[in-house]
Amino acid sequence: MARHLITSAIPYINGIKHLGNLVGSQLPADLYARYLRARGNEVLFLCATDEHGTPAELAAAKAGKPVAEYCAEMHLVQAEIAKGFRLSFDHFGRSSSHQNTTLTQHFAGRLADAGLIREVSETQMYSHADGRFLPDRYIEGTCPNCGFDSARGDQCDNCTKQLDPVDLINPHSTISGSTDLEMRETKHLYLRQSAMKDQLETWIEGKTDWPILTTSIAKKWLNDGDGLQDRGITRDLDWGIPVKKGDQDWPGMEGKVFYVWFDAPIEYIACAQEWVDAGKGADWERWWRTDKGAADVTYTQFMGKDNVPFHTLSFPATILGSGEPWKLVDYIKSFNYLNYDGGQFSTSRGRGVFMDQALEILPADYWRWWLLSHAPENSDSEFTWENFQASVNKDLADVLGNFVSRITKFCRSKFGEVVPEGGEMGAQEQALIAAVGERMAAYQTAMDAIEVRKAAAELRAIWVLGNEYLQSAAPWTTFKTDPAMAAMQTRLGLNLIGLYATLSAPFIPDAAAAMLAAMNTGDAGWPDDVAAALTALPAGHAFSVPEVLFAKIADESREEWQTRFAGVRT
Ligand code: B3M
Ligand code: ZN
Repeated sequence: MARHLITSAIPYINGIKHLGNLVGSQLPADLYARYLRARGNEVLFLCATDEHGTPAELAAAKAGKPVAEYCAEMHLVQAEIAKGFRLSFDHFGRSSSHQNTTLTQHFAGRLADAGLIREVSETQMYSHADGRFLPDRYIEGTCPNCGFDSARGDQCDNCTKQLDPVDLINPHSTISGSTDLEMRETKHLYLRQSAMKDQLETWIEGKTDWPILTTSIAKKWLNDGDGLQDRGITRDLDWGIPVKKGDQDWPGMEGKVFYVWFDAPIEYIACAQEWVDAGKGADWERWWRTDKGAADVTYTQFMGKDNVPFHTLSFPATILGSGEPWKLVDYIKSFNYLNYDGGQFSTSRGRGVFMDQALEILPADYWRWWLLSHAPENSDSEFTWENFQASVNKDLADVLGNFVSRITKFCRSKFGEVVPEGGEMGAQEQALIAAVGERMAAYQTAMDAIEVRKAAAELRAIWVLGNEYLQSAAPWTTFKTDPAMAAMQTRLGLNLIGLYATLSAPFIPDAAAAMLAAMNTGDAGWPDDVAAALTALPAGHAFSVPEVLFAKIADESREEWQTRFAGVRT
């Protein structure tokens, strides 16, 4: 049995994610995890919340809560929504866990011992009234470029000019409003990525099978300006992992924390430890340490394109630089952006449909199907309500749902709710079996390659074959002259439902479960042989006609949602 480690980029804690975030990491990762499990692989699928850094502090302040309390609450909210979308994580961890604290400090210590960390003195805005250094976005003032009076220390939202806090006219702290600020010297740690450039380049050059989106971004950063830049890995903040060298204090680094992007990917490893500590697993090292069995693990990461530099360069630099036998990623699947109705999804501006809102209006499978079948793989893609309505109504209701409903209702009316007996398969049935077999092979090839849209198209084509068969076999007509033949045709149709449930479960797990429940059977496992799978339900087996699997979206609902989500979320 092959072993697969799968991680999704860990969503930031500062709010509920939108559908664009979902389709860029967690959802395709879930699709792949479900598929690999169904094919009999041993899978460890991990995700977590990314809880440190300034945005977490800001969001907590806005909510009027201590940041630790805010993160604990938001973690539960995100975990609940993930369940709602049927994301089948083996563990949903937290980057603020004690496991991650220890491991992050451990990595920093190893990197320091290897000479891969240097200390840099820089000047940064210090607020006397707040008693702290201020991150750029905690400082506001007048833009020197356009005169906008609440430009942030990193950027002016009015004219979009990138700024340094010292550029601002009349800067003040957004925490206290104080203007009593001064530029002060502070020390920070930098990871010497430049020293590892050749090693990283060789590693990336070897990944010839990676998506171009992934390698092109990595190579751009490798050759950025004079080459790969060193990265600051510490911040003057309260909320984060205290800077230590293993379990030792780090002189001069008192009161500082690691930069959120340093500890967030380390959480992929810590999450496996949390999984064990939560009593869900026995051994995390066989997934993460190549000296403890992880050498034969295949590790796949899923993420949006903006996260690629951290996963192709910074995190591998951390792992390789430690000199310890940690598992490196084998394949990085990255995604472009999903846009929303003529613009961008935006968390800060509340534009688009957010995960909680989506589940309030329709069950998970509707979203899962649309998002995955329109995944932004080769370019950005766009969510529009018209397109969503059309795909749900056609693919799910007309093609799959209608097939299931038609065959089960026909059987009930002519033979009762049992698989009917009699008749022999003929040329038409053999042709169907061969066609399903071919399509299934194409479906597997696409899934193995994590070509999500292609896999969705192949799956849909398999559903279409069932409809076409039913249409041309027309058991309602044959029944009049040859009831045994109609029985055979119906039996085959009922068996297709079982096969469809197995093949469709990675995309639409709830509908798949409903189909199996109606067929009064468990999942027969991934079929090796289509012919055998299509005779699995024997004559005499009782079933029931399921409730409508997918309701069509009416124009009125579509219009109502269009209006409801046109504005911004408050
Ligand atoms: N939290 C970025 C994001 O939410 C970030 C991913 C971390 S992966 C280690 O877009
Ligand atoms: Zn400006």
